[in-house]
Amino acid sequence: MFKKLREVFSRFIETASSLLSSREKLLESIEELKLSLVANDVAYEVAENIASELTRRVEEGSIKSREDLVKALREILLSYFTGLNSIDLLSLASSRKPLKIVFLGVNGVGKTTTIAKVAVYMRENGFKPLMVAADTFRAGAQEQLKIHSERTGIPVFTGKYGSDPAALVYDAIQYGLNRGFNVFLIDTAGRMHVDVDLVNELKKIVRVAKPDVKILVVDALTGNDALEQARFFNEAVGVDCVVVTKVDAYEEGGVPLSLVYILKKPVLFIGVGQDYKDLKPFNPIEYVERILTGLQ
Ligand SMILES: Nc1nc2c(ncn2[C@@H]2O[C@H](COP(=O)(O)OP(=O)(O)OP(=O)(O)O)[C@@H](O)[C@H]2O)c(=O)[nH]1
Ligand SMILES: [Mg+2]
Repeated sequence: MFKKLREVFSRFIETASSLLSSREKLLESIEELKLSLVANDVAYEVAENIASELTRRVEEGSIKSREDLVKALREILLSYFTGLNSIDLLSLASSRKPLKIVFLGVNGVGKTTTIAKVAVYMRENGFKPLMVAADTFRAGAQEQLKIHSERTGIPVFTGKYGSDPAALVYDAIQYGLNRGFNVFLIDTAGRMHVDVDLVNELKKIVRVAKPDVKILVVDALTGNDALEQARFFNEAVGVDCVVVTKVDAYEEGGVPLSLVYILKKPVLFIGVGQDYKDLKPFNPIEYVERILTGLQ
């Protein structure tokens, strides 16, 4: 997990701390850091910001030791995660009654699996979730959620292929409210993001569902593409927070950092495997320590 980014920072810290007496060489190593960051899914604008913040501190004369360097990096990285609107599904579910969540994302990123994981998480915390299969477009989408329903014992509301997904969502909410469900987890179609029809469909679902939270699901392994998807969905319907999946197989490491920098929205969970328990709350401090010092 995030191994390559950790190596980039550790190489930089080694090199730069041996060059502290030469400002010119130190600045060169910061430029090199920038390029290595970009090669590991750190968006160019983020890498540039890290480099310019470091350069500013070098020029101010505030970096005199290896410790100063690590401290500066820690401050810079953490600053991207502070001041974001934090989201806690459990407290939202307690206060909203019901909590409605729409999941967004392109094909194959892990939306449906994530919904099942979140459903299990909500049930473990005493809530009564209903999964809503509002992907009436892709063959097999309804069945996939049904399989998760059979495995987890968490009910699913399905409909007919080709039917209007917004109408299905409306029916699902009426059905669920009458039966005491208090968390609605709405799966949506994951067509490619250039599709205008999909945007209109998602807008309609959002109008009907009036979700409390819109969660974007992205696959870490898609790197910079995940950032493009984030921009796209945020412009199309707005995104409140992100789940980054397949982090268990993800070595580069820059996706969570870049997403947060670009969207100014938090990463809520990371997916770390295919089991229902493989969903971890994302902790920015742990992430920064892991990529910076290899701790945890
Ligand atoms: N290793 C790993 N695999 C995951 C994770 N999340 C999902 N997957 C796998 O990714 C594949 C696709 O997951 P789905 O949940 O079907 O993805 P989707 O976004 O619903 O896909 P579509 O409905 O086709 O758009 C499945 O094989 C999942 O088991 C994760 O965190 N780690
Ligand atoms: Mg799906």
